[in-house]
Amino acid sequence: MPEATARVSHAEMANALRALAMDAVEKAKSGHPGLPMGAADFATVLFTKFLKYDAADPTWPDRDRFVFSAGHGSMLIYGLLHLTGVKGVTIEELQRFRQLESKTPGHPENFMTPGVETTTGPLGQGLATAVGFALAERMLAAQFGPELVDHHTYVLASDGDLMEGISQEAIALAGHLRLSKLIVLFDDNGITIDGPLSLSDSTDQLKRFEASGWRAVRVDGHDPKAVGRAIARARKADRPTLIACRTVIGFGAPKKAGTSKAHGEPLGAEELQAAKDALGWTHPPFVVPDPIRAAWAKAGRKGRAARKAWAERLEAAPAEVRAEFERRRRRALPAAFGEAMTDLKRRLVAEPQAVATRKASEIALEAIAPVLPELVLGSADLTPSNNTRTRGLDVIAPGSYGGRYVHFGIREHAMAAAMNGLALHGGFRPAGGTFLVFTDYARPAIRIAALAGIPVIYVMTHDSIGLGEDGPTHQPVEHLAALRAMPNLRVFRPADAVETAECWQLALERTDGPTVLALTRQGLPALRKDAGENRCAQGAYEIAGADGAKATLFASGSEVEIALAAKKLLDEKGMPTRVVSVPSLELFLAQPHSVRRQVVGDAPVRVAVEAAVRFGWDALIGDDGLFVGMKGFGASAPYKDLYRHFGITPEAVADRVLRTHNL
Ligand SMILES: Cc1ncc(C[n+]2csc(CCOP(=O)(O)OP(=O)(O)O)c2C)c(N)n1
Repeated sequence: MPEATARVSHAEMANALRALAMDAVEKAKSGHPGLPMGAADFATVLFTKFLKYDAADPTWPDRDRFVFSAGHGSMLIYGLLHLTGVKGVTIEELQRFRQLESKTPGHPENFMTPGVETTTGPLGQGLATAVGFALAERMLAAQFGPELVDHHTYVLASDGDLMEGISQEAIALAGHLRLSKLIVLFDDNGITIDGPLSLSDSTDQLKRFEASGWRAVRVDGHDPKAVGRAIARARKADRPTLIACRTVIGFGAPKKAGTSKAHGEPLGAEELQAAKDALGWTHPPFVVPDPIRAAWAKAGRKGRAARKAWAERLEAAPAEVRAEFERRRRRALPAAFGEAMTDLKRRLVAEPQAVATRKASEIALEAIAPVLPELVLGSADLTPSNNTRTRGLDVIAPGSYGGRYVHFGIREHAMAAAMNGLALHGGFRPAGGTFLVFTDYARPAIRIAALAGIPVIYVMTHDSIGLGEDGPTHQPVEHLAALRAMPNLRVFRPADAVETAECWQLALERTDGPTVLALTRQGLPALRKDAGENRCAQGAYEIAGADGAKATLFASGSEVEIALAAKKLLDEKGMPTRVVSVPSLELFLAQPHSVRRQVVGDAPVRVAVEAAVRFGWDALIGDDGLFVGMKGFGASAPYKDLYRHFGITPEAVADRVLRTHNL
């Protein structure tokens, strides 16, 4: 085994990681010791020999990315961050593993722990997110050149990561795009929770990756030389590489090693001591001797010279290049963005566009894309339906990364995860499309974006029964409610072209979380006549007033038109009615009470109109409010027939109001 320093061996360094993991899991009385113990050897090789990394600044832009996909083995990454010297990841924090607000939560969270690139835990998610990181690196390098952007993306993945369906979407995309700087270290231990992998899987992973355009090799994951050779070759490959590192889960534990018993529970005092004896680790819990610490600290400084050289290159770059690089890193919008939005809204008022909001979104993007070079657009094979590809946007292709449009293929889940990676890498604001109903196919990645506060944008068209003939499999009914229920996810359902522009602006101005734009397939009238303030910003506003209103109709998206027509009928019948457009129900419900009271008003009858289920609307209309919308799934028919069939019409709304009022 190669000597890590004159006095400290590779084995001692790897054993330090093992010991910390065993001790922390034991102290927490919960956690996963098996993976850190098994993967410690190849992780040590990566960090000591290859990773371009400086623990003094774990966020410098041109660092290699290390994505810890098998999040349950989190003690391994905490050990690595601690031993290499990342500020804040102290031994006390390791002793508080899995405790409230510690920097060492059960699964890695990038917003809790410096040095953690992305939140992982749901298996497969990190691997797919890493594809976004690797793609971002290529794209940013194409825009800023290799002097400023030239790094690798490494992933630590487990059997579970590779079994999840999202892994196939992700590796197919990475293989197709020839993301050769993506290197996956697979902790190939053949054990999962239920027992041996053979209980449920007989896939030849190497062949699977090869079939998707990867290089794939298998090595002894406990042989540092073999691992080192494999990584060195992978770095020269013209394709992404899978390195299956054969390991023993719980390496060193005499009774539990190689069994699922090592996976997810403390070893227990006796087995822990026996493991330490077997490994020759004689130090008390949480104690790492100084020479071993020093060797790890040295590994933590390995990338310092590279970081400094990079900083000098940035310093030497032309001022405007530097400013642009920094602006994009800060996620600050350029001044031209605000101007473009003001112009766009003025234009939309001067020349009203009666179009589907998916078309309005395209119009907005035509104005935004030229002034926002960080905007990356794409679709999961619904480009002509989502209207996400604007003029002049080149397509990202294998070996050609200068464009800004990604054909993600029919891979909603990997698209959403890759969008997370593109955004987390820095330098990009991704927006990807599919049908709203297929947010279900992307939901776990959407949830990571919401949890980790990643500012990605989902362009979700065909947002109701208004999509018509494709029928109930394609017609979302519960999706708006389900998405609104997710903390920190903002859902917008604009009613016309002006609202669509406003919602795009709000989505892009947001830097602390994701946004869904729910857009129609069917054409809608131009409703808004004002181009001034962004009225969608408070989630809801009065779009049509009435003196002495007896009823208020709340509606979103395509149903605002219906509410306005119902108001006309009701006004004529002597029932003054106002209409409130609700582009974002949850944003509105988060407004101060005074704002809500003013917008909600005091008309005695409250009605919500939305071609979706009622769930969630009671917070606005009360449980005695009227709801005109959907109760079950949709049906297949031309959309106007569907609206009539399900009773979502101006006449039906007016009728319900009059009947209630006359009670
Ligand atoms: C999407 C998802 N499903 C289920 C789990 C629960 N879970 C955690 S680890 C694991 C599998 C463990 O097997 P492996 O990935 O090989 O990890 P190892 O046993 O080697 O630590 C499962 C099912 C999860 N984290 N994510």
